[in-house]
Amino acid sequence: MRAFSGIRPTGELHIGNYLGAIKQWIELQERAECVFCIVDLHAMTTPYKPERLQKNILELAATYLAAGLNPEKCIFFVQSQIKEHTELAWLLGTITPLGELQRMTQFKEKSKKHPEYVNAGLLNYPLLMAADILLYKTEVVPVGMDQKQHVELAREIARRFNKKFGQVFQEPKALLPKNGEKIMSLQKPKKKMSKTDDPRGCIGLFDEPEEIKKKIMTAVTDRGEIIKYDPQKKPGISNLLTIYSLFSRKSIKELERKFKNSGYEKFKKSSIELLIGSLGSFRRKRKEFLTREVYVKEILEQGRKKAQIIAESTMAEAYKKMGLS
Ligand code: AQP
Repeated sequence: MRAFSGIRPTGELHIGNYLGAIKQWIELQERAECVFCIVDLHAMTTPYKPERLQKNILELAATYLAAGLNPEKCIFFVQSQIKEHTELAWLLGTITPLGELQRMTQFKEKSKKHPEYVNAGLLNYPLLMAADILLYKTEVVPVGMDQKQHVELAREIARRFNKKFGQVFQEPKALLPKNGEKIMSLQKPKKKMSKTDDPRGCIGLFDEPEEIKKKIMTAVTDRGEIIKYDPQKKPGISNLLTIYSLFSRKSIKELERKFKNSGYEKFKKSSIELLIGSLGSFRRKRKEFLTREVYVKEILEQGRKKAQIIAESTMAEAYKKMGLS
């Protein structure tokens, strides 16, 4: 089984990125052929600073390593270093109706968030993502809930291509975690946690203990005192329960029992302790990888070479089927 996924180098990762995507990647690398990417071309579709981009890429590579990606067990590389991604995106664009891109939720939301930056790249984002996925004949795409719609579009594009030109691509499926497919903002618990939103709503994977403490203590909750999972009536507490459950590997039912008579303050204090303990080793490992730039670059180069072989071969097939060579 081949798996592919990627993350945009747009800033420090948060626990949503970890619980929604990377945690699944770590498990998958043990049983699937995994290709993981730093999707720098996607990062350019929303406002970004060119002078920061290379630094963000290296930091994300160090983050992948610190989180547990093992370059012996998976391939990881930088998207822009393999030109076949953009080439295939162009081909796929020629068989994708404009309306399918315009109805994508992410396009609508990001256009609203950055009205001064509604570029064609943002509209075409799902085409590039489909190319990323299909180039490696991917079967499963481990992602959080927000990316499910894009994976479904990639599946539809693969089906359409195969039907029109002949079999080249696998039809990929999104792989969502059982829990944690949508971790919510601590400040607006009905919105997803996001790197580029209010930083107080977002726990970074590398936040210092003091920051974690402050963010959890000020996390928005309802006015009650009962620790109960009810995302409709108690979105804040339910989100904290989900996070607690995933880091402690205890079920939500078990936690509801454990904190039955505790009240919010005690529950929050216990969450802080758990998170500080769980994230400490990420912080230490990433610091170490950041001092080993040559090593990290070498891993990316090795990954690029391996990915290039697969990408070239698929691209040649796609060109041929479309009458281009
Ligand atoms: N809140 C979340 N809960 C669960 N999974 C999430 N993911 C993102 N937010 C959550 C998953 O993380 C992976 C990488 O996301 P990305 O950086 O490529 O893009 P994104 O979805 O745009 O992430 P952010 O954090 O919201 O970044 P910005 O602010 O830059 O847009 C994906 O698998 C995603 O599903």
